[in-house]
Amino acid sequence: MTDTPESPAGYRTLDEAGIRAFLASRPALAARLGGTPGTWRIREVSDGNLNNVFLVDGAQVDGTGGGVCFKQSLPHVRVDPNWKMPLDRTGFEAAYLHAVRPHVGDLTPDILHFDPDLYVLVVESLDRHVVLRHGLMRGGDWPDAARAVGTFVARATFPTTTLALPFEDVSRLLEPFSRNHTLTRITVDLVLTDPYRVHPRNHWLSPALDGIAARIRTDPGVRRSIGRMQARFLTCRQALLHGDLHTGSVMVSDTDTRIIDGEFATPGPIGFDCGLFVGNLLLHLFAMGNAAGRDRALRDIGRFWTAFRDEFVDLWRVATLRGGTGDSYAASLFRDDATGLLQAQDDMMREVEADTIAFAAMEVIRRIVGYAHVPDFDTIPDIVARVGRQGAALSLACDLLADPKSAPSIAALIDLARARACDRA
Ligand code: SR1
Ligand code: MG
Repeated sequence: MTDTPESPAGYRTLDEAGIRAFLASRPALAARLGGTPGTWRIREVSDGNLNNVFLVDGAQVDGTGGGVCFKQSLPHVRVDPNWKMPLDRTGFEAAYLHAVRPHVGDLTPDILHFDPDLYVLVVESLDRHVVLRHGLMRGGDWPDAARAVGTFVARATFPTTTLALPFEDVSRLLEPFSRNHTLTRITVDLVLTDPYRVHPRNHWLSPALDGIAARIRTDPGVRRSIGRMQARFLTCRQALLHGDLHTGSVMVSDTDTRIIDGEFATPGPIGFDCGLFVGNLLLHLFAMGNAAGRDRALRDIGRFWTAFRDEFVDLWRVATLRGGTGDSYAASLFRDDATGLLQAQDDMMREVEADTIAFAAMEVIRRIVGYAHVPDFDTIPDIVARVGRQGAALSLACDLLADPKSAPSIAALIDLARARACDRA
């Protein structure tokens, strides 16, 4: 175990021996792993920017169960030890899992344990799954994954809105997550602000992309949209969000899709979760060098959106017909007005769709000129090809923000993205 001077009393970052001792001293976890602690196999699989993550195989290493995933907050950003950070993020992830799992079932991993002193979260091991981003980069295809993510967003958000609950219950549910200041600050800075100002955290392929990076900072239409989306993110407390729903937060197997890493959970507009997922599919689309991969990315944007919209409006319809207690679009107004309900649903879905497209564009921009880039592009060895594809992605994102009418729907976005990506293939 390593002592960390900045850490609160009781906290230490656990190494392999520490993890083994931690698990051995928790009877339910030790029983799940089975056998003796000395036989447990521990391997680090940290992939995100923030935390240490390990998979632990127990006595049964044949995939029939028994493994756990061990995640611990570090007192700094994992990929930048000079960037100090409070530890509370695994606590927010545990709270998010508790809040959404009753509604989404096996679309998240099962939560097994949370330790508030060591900021350790233990969940079921997904050792038969791969990270969707990595799988897509290898040319894999998971035809149901995007649909599952869309269903997840609908099932995780709808029950936390005032469509489903009285406002007092929503307020109580969202309140703890509105204190997720550390990671919300990261989103506000890295996603919503930095790419639109000169900042030392920003970086891009210079000088090739200097021109488009300057347009992003200076275009009046872009500035107007960014201001609006900053306000949407910070003031539209529509639902409980996952908050970081990129393709690295999704794990897939041949038969199963799980959404992980809810540590950025926050109240916000539903289109933010949708937009981050769509934005990462756009990034993948532009990074791909072959037509089949591009077709799959476009197909998945459509499948995601259709699954989200269908599931969300169905949950809403059922709640209304049952005379639900939600305070907005109250059942008392719409239970006997099927046409009015359909119109109301259409109005709201158009609003979420517009948010989705704008946040998707912002995700594309921040992953190319901001602090945290994506391997989809970073692993393209030919710099000229990388510049061309990143430039095309940035140009699309910029146009979407400068003139939101250029893609008024997800269907229009798919058409536009197809044309732009194929142009630069
Ligand atoms: C310093 S954290 C950078 C990024 O990694 C996380 O996954 C979030 O996407 C965050 O913006
Ligand atoms: Mg993450």
